[in-house]
Amino acid sequence: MTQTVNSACSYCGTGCGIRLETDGQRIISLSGNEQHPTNRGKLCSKGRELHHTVRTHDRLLRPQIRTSLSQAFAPVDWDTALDHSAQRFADIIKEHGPGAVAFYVSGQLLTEDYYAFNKLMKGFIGRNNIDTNSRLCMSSAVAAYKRAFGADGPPTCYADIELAESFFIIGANPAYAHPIVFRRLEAAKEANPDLKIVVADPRRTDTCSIADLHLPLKAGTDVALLQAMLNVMVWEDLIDQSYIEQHTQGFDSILKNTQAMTPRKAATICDLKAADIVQAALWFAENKTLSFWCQGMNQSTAAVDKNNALIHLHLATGQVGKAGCGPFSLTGQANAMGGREVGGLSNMLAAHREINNPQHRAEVAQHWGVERIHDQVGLTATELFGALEKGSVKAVWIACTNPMVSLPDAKRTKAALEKAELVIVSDAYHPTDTTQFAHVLFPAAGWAEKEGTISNSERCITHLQQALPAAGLSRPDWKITTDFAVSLGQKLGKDWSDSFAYQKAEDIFSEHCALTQGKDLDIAGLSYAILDQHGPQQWPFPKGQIPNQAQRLYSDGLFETTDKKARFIDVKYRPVAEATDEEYPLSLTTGRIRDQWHTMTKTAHVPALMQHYAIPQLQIHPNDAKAYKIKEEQLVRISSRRGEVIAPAKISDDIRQGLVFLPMHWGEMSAKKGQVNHLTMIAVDPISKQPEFKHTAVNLECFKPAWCGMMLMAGAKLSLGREMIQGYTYGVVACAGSDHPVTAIELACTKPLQTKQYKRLDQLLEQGQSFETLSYSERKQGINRKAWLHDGRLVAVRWIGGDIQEAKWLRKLMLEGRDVGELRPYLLAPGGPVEKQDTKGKIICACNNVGELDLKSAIKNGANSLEKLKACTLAGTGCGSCVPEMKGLLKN
Ligand SMILES: Nc1nc2c(c(=O)[nH]1)N[C@H]1C(S)=C(S)[C@@H](COP(=O)(O)OP(=O)(O)OC[C@H]3O[C@@H](n4cnc5c(=O)[nH]c(N)nc54)[C@H](O)[C@@H]3O)O[C@H]1N2
Ligand SMILES: Nc1nc2c(c(=O)[nH]1)N[C@H]1C(S)=C(S)[C@@H](COP(=O)(O)OP(=O)(O)OC[C@H]3O[C@@H](n4cnc5c(=O)[nH]c(N)nc54)[C@H](O)[C@@H]3O)O[C@H]1N2
Ligand code: SF4
Ligand SMILES: [Mo]
Repeated sequence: MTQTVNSACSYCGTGCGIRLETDGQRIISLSGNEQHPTNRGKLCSKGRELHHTVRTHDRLLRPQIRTSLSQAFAPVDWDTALDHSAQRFADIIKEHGPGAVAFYVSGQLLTEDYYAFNKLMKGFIGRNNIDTNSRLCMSSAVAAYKRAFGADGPPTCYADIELAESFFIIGANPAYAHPIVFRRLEAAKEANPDLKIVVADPRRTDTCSIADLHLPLKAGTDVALLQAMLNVMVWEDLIDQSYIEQHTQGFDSILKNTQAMTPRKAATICDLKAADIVQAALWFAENKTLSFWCQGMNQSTAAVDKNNALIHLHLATGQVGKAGCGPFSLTGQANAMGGREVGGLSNMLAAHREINNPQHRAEVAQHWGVERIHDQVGLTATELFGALEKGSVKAVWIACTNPMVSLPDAKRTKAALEKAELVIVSDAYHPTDTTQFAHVLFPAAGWAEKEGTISNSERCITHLQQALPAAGLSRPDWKITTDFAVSLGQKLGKDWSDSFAYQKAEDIFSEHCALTQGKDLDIAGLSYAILDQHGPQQWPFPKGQIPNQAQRLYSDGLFETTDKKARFIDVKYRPVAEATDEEYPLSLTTGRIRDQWHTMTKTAHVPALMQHYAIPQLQIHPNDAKAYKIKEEQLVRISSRRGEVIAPAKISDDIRQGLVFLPMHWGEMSAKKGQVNHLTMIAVDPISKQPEFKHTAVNLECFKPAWCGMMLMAGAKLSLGREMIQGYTYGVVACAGSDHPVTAIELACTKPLQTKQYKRLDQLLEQGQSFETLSYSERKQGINRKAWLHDGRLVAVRWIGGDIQEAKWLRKLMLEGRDVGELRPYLLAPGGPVEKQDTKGKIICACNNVGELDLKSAIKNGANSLEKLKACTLAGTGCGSCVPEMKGLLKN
């Protein structure tokens, strides 16, 4: 019997609704939910493939424990795992006090999971040492909204997209990071070509494909740009004096610094044209403007000031709480907003309450039936790992985040985890870069295997119904947390069982809803039944609320401050934390690519998502490449004061000179030297404590290995590839393809290969089978190649020495699943028929497997419009994420 359930995408904060058809054991089909107000049936390339990430070979299926990191894990049952870890937690608490334990959680937890973790730490363990990866993500936006509005109340709705007259996108690349929001922006522009779009980003990203004006500002200089824009608005008398007088405070106090920032001065600081700054200001003030931002603003040591400087533009023009305008912070993770609602950060309490506020503490304590909430704010993410390294925190429970890859300064993270007496990790997969540092592994039920709620960028709450039974012995995070809580209570001689006696996720949801009553985010009127009957609902949703009324906040001009007025904050431009100098002359910025999600524990399993970008590449301006004598695809060593990364160069004038870009996604498990956070530093915003991931001073040099190699295997063999890259200086794994997936492993080393290593490689490639083989070697050139064939098709290749670019056509051959036929004699020889074979080029459309060369030849043959190009190649007819790149090709 098949059943259809409603779910939502577990990736980005767009919050798309998904429908799953299941037979109770498997997901039979996945599609966008036509009824969901966010996406109306659309999904991006990642969301469409989500069902392929559920039952993978590396799912963590049972609890495991070990007493030291050098031991192997031993599988145990749940009772043993919970008893063991609760006992160790309790021992540490008894000996060193509750401040010696901490939780590090995630904006990908469901609201119910998040609530349970917070209640246990802040209410029962009795300290506030719980922080979340949202510290690395949304904490600056939260701090700025609170400074401006008195509460973390994002005012806008998606419905404003279709009502706006202008978009101002700054420090965000929604074409990659929020694709379905971007589809709506594209559609709005198409429906109204007069709509003005400005994009401020040091790189010309795919988001610029819809821009009327791109401001390629110098990284970190946003405050100067935004101040100058406000200055222009004041000068041109485009501000709304009566709104400022009635609804805001502090405007006069910022005038001096604002007026000192002339467009010309900002043009120098930002390295922009003054006229472009003026133009951006005029479009902003003269139209109903919706502004979007994300990590280009948030991940900075000036982040909160950047955020407030942007909100100023809306307050000064009266563009808050009205249709079609307002400051719209895009949230990162699927439940980043939900985490804010339950007070997931170490300085917050449930339902937008503050730890610093005695009344708020009392309210929460009463709701939880505890005496008091501790009055000291807890450690933030980077402080927490610092405390682990110092030894003042001795035990940490990490849930639903992969800090070995995602925290800045990876060497420090490693030292912290190695020093810790107890590391518990709850994850759905194992091994990950972080589970390798755990003493206890809790298997978490994954997406589709549990029920709960998430809140998206526009405060809209979606109920995810359970589609599948949990894999193996895995359990929902809330269940693990509450069982652990009861056990910990016992070990501490307390009975916490009534406080954590939830039978189902909704029991927690109801308790959370009740705690919001009377607050700005009041959802006391919500229940799963309402969400199931009426679909997703925005907050606030107080008792008696009529469903499906899109809600803008602050429409009455009344804010959450004591005098109900919004605030202008006197901000000043400050340069980035680590200045570039002779030793480290370039600035590195980091971020996302379209088809990968974070640390790739999920997306690396989906070959279709490895086609757009298969490996981490260094984006670099042609002039910088020339100065360092770097050629396209050549390996480059990128070094900072803390570590190094090796990656091939991707030369492009889409990036500013002096700036280089690396993607954040690869950890050591899939790219031996590709983990970007070995370079980054712990420099944080003074208010939000969010790290500056968007700037690091770096140096470059060409990496000249003794040899380079490419190993190919038919099939998606991620774990085999991961095994293979260990032991080499440079190694990266990618499983790409759709019908005939291929795993490609690039290797390079500064030392020549030993016979033993050849043998090992061949063993891994052959996997115990006996196939027909071909070999080719030229000792003097260091060339030593072998191919394995079955039924005329390539099943594996070891390509060592010479130009590895030439091996790429073999990869294409395998991806196409072709018989090698008459190409047999050329397979391994240098200078094989490279160009002739590459008929696709780089894959642009992941849905329909259409390459750059396919598109170029179609354009040459007369497909001179987007519609024609779509019709004859089918590119862009799936999720549409590749449309910006198609437009780029048409333009050229
Ligand atoms: N495909 C994909 N989508 C995702 C994610 C993912 O992993 N993969 N993750 C999700 C999460 S958690 C988040 S937080 C969001 C992040 O979403 P975004 O913030 O949109 O993505 P990023 O690539 O981190 O950074 C955006 C842009 O900031 C620019 N930038 C860098 N420095 C500056 C600066 O000083 N000023 C300005 N104005 N711009 C600057 C960069 O060039 C980059 O293009 O994406 C979400 N969506
Ligand atoms: N250099 C650089 N670093 C960055 C950023 C950047 O732009 N540049 N961006 C930062 C930002 S904005 C973010 S949000 C972070 C993201 O960084 P992380 O949170 O570390 O990234 P994820 O890969 O999403 O980690 C989620 C983990 O939870 C596991 N998991 C999946 N589902 C479940 C589940 O249901 N339960 C449990 N318990 N576990 C599950 C996954 O397997 C994975 O190990 O990275 C930050 N780091
Ligand atoms: S835009 Fe893509 S990744 Fe984001 S929620 Fe929608 S389908 Fe998921
Ligand atoms: Mo994020």
